[in-house]
Amino acid sequence: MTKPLTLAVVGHTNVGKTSLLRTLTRDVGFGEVSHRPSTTRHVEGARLSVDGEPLLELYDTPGLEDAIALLDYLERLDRPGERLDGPARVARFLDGSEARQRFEQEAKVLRQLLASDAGLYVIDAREPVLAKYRDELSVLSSCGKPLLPVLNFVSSPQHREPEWRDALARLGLHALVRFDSVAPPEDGERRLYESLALLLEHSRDALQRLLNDQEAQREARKRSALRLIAELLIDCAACRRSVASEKTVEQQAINQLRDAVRQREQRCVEALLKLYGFRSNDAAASDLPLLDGRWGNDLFNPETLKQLGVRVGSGVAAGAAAGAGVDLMVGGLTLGAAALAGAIAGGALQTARSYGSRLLGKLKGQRELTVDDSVLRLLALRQRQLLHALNARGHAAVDSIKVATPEDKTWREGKLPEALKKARAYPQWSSLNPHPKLSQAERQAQIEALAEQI
Ligand SMILES: Nc1nc2c(ncn2[C@@H]2O[C@H](COP(=O)(O)OP(=O)(O)OP(=O)(O)O)[C@@H](O)[C@H]2O)c(=O)[nH]1
Ligand SMILES: [Mg+2]
Repeated sequence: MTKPLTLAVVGHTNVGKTSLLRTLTRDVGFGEVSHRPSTTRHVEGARLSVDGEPLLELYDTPGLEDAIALLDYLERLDRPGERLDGPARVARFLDGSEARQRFEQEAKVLRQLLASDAGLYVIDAREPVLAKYRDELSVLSSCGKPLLPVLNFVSSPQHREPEWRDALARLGLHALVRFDSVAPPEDGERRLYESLALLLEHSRDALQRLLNDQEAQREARKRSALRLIAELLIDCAACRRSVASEKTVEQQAINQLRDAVRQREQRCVEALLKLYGFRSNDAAASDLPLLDGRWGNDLFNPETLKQLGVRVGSGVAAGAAAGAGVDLMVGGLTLGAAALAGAIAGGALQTARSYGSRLLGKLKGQRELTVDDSVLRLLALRQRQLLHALNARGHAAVDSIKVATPEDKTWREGKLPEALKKARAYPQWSSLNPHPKLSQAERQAQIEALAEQI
């Protein structure tokens, strides 16, 4: 087993070093991140492994605060007639008493950089290139290790990327990467590791393995996510509750089913957040469609459907579409003639079989509650948007997820996928129904098929 590549993440205080580590390790709990300077006080490491083999070690370091004074101090360490090179000067500094007193924090950074193969120099690209940053780079370069500048905050409109590129080139640093740790570019990690491979030729293989592994994980995550969404939709499409035709009983059933669907959506949201390594409160309150801190509160609000551009109106209800005697549409749910509505909507035979004739007899005088197509569309749209947001989110992000209205027309109109139509006829496919049979092969097959279409 070869030694893992070690990188020191260094830079001025408050530029997002700890944030970068969070994003690269996909660990929202790494270290402490704060808008206040001098948050990180000690060196802390994280390790990335592939198949149990550690390939990369990243070390977070305290922020540099007073590089001007330190550079001054370093330059005066040469004895008369002596002309030390950078690493020799840094070594003398680290042996001296000031490294334990006045420059204690700085010493931790330099020690870590000396012990590492290279440094990632994090930059707040919104800042002008001040003398203190140039001095910082001089001090860090004295360690004699390759430095790769990482431009953070590049999604901010006030970034000064050209200015920084120019200044870095003048200091002999021509390779650099843009990597906003809150909103990292899709190919950000690839670019970062590829640039490192140019600086560290002997680590090329390890970095490539790391990249391949991350790519495979990204694909696997995406597939699992689509399956989670497909399961939610099948659960809701197949949901079917019979209700005695009596006003108060009906109303109660309607409320219960709405709650059940909302909770089911919330479960999907939480599963997606977990899959992507975010916390369950990361998708908290924001503008529509996330209200009141809970994801699903407005699911049955006609306004939500309108805002997302989902078509509501006649013909959206499963029963109505099939021409069954639907006598009441209750905002997102359909209350239809029992058995009849269900049977016709989903194909009479299958439904009759799945209910069993004894049960069918019992259903006489009952009515049936199902989830409208428009709600299925809305669920699909929202989960797809959430997935989109999760794919683009860095693990350093602290704001709650904002989900924008999608531009495309998918799911808003047109025919619903076959899998959902089919699910209408199989109440046992829904975990929201009593006695579900969730491991049925046909259900799994439809979930796979639907996941392809999301
Ligand atoms: N918008 C945005 N905010 C960021 C980004 N990176 C970091 N931040 C924020 O900047 C602040 C500082 O981030 P930290 O990661 O604590 O910075 P640091 O360099 O580790 O700071 P010290 O440990 O104090 O030296 C926090 O409020 C972060 O949320 C970024 O790419 N974009
Ligand atoms: Mg920090």
